[in-house]
Amino acid sequence: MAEYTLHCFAQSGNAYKPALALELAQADWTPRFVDYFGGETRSPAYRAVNVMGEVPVLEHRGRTLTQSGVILDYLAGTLGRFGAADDDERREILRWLLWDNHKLTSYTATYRFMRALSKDPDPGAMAEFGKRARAAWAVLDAHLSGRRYVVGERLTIADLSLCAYLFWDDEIGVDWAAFPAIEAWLARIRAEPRWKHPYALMPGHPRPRS
Ligand SMILES: N[C@@H](CCC(=O)N[C@@H](CS)C(=O)NCC(=O)O)C(=O)O
Repeated sequence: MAEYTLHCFAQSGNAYKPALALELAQADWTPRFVDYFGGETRSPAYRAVNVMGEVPVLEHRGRTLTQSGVILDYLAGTLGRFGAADDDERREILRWLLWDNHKLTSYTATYRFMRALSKDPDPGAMAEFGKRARAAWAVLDAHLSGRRYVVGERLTIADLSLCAYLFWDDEIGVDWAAFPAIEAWLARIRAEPRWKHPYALMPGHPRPRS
């Protein structure tokens, strides 16, 4: 049995965040496929694992952890990689994790879901989420201008959280050339040994035709 079990599915950028941390650190981990599109996260059995009904869930040494930011923080400790060097960095990482969850991932993921994964999106809602996502990309691009990574001079869990949905530029419908600092930063992460696209790292892609 693998040391870490990650409940995940290929289309989940939130699950990709810890999956990428585990993979880059060469951890002994195994995915446990969650049939999100088949309604599994709404089932009583899944709610018993995570009352929030969300992916990802990480199991490690008798602990069950949820929320990608919490899982990443935990993994920075157990893997001894991608964590803060001191208290100032710890707060800076936390600042970007909170911003990611509120402004970047939430709007980008919802926009991408409507655009690429839902059958009948509301055009007005989709336009609004697209507008908010683009505003978040502009903030991240401004921060990354003149920097190699989000916090400090190396890859941290802040980068792993923020980058997750942005590798789906095709599904989002964005050309990162319009956000050059994001484009260069994504290329830097993509160049990490063992980097894999979410669809290559987690089970469930392509989706079976319903
Ligand atoms: N803030 C959470 C968001 C998790 C989340 O929204 N996961 C999605 C998949 S990407 C999910 O499981 N949604 C199911 C639902 O909300 O019913 C995190 O970072 O882990």
